[in-house]
Amino acid sequence: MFIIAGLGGGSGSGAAPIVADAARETGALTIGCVTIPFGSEVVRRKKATSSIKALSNKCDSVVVIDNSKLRTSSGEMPLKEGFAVVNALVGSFIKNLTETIIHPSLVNIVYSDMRSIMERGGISAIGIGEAEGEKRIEKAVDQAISTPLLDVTDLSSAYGVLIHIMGGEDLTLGEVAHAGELMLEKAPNTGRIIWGAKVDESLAGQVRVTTVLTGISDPNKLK
Ligand SMILES: Nc1nc2c(ncn2[C@@H]2O[C@H](COP(=O)(O)OP(=O)(O)OP(=O)(O)O)[C@@H](O)[C@H]2O)c(=O)[nH]1
Ligand SMILES: [Mg+2]
Repeated sequence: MFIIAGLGGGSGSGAAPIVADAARETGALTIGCVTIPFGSEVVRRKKATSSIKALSNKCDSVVVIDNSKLRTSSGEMPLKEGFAVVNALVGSFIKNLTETIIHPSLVNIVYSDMRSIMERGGISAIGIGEAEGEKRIEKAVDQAISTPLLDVTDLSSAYGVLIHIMGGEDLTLGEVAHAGELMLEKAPNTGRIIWGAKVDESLAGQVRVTTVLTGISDPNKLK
């Protein structure tokens, strides 16, 4: 069960933990995907932080996207377009992940593996990278773990890592395996790395890497 909300207001911040509680009671793997408002919106930010604390007690993993980071990654983009970038990111993350589990893919993700990474994974971060040409896998992995939407400086303490690789018909199994090896180098202390890959004809020549790092911060330390 994915629970998606823009935190900081009344409805989403209040309802998300309650929905999560109900979902978890059914035994479903419960994953929150939430945004937190700009740092300058102090009151909203506080509301969002307390909602994340409540959510992290109710969800298995909470993927947090900081809107303040959006400003640096999307530059001068109007707010509405900036939101659209995050909406697309969250949408494609969920779609790709579920499709790689449900439909035959180049490399499938087994649900139980995903569960072992996301179950009680705590606060998680998501990153996305795209590249083409020479060393495209290296570039895309680097970008995915240094993208500004992912505010993590120390990957060594990550609890689990999930990588999803997408590319055109030219995507090779060797490249997919290489992405996994690179991730293992970057997050050496996690014993839990899983990856999946999917071919998307529209991506000829390009690769897109999405990463989820779970257990990257303590909810009580959020500001
Ligand atoms: N990514 C993304 N974030 C959004 C979008 N709309 C709103 N937000 C963010 O979500 C926060 C909360 O939105 P609100 O409309 O205030 O929240 P609400 O949950 O509807 O609560 P109330 O309107 O107070 O009932 C905003 O401050 C924005 O940071 C969107 O379309 N995409
Ligand atoms: Mg609203």
